[in-house]
Amino acid sequence: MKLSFRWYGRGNDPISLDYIKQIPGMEEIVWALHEKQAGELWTEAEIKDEISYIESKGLKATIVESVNVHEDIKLGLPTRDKYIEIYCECLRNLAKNGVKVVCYNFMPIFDWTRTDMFHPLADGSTALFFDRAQIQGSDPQELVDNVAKESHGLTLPGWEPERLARIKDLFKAYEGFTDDKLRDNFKYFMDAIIPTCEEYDIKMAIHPDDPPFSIFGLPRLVNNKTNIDKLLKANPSKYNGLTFCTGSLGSDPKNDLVQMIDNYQERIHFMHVRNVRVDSNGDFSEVSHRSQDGTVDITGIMAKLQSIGFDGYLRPDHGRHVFGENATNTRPGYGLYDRAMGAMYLMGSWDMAARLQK
Ligand code: CS2
Ligand code: MN
Repeated sequence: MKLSFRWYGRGNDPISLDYIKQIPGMEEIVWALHEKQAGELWTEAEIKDEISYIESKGLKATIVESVNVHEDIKLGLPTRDKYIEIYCECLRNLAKNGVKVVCYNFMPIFDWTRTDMFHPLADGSTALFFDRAQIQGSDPQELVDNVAKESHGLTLPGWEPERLARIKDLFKAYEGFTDDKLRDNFKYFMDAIIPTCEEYDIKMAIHPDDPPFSIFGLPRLVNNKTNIDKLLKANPSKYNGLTFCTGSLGSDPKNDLVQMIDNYQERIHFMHVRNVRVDSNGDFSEVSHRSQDGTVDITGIMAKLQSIGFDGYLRPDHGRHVFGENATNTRPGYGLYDRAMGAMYLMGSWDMAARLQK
């Protein structure tokens, strides 16, 4: 298992690599060229520059999250071939510089969605929160405005202002779109890029839909066993793999995460490990990584990963905002302290599972 930590880049992330390096066992930085829009080329010079900065701090840079997929590819528009060619060029440029895995998602319009970024928890910290009733009764534009307000200029992944400016047109474009239609477009994309992935040995790891159910009537592809089975079958290469995000999939209590990890083991290239507490009405709150604090069996997941000899990348996912982190100094979900504590909880579970196995 390679322990990793997401970082948003120089001048864009308030947390320094020097701090991240001090987390015990930390090996890899999960990075991206965050200023790039979906469909833009990542040049070799830009890639080399970012990787050499990360390496100068004694950390590795062999995993990227995310190279975003242009909406025309998801929609299956005639312009998709042009964007697929650029995507392949990005993959070649990344692979030539040592990148082994690319995390991405195939969610229409929105990346992850929450209704509240700084929801108070009983311990005095705050965390991301999803209120089902609020989403059902709301206009997507309200959600967009709310996210912009609460993120205080720290651009959130998947919520880039350029993309959200087109929200009304995008909703129109997805009118009547079914899960099957989105899956066909996914297959077209995969079939087109997998030969490049295989030739250059760079694996794709799709992130689950978050939340793992439809919102605003938009289709879903990566939210439960039935759909993940279809997705992996759509192109059977192991380069068509998964980012297994326990917080996203765990927001639907029907998903048996330990069982799913067992099923998909060869196809899981990246683990996002995070806990959520799902309420009886389906609302959910992010919580600390500790098993007892939420409804996700974190220690069971770590024990399963240990028993299958998982050797992919793993990172603590979102954390709570603690120790003075708040809306003015922290990107929602991406503070330093709770993710660092999470990393240690995960490492502790991992090491103990190894020891008990002997
Ligand atoms: C991430 C996602 O912050 C998060 O919730 O897990 O934004 C993830 O990076 C993307 O969905 C992957 O493209
Ligand atoms: Mn995740």
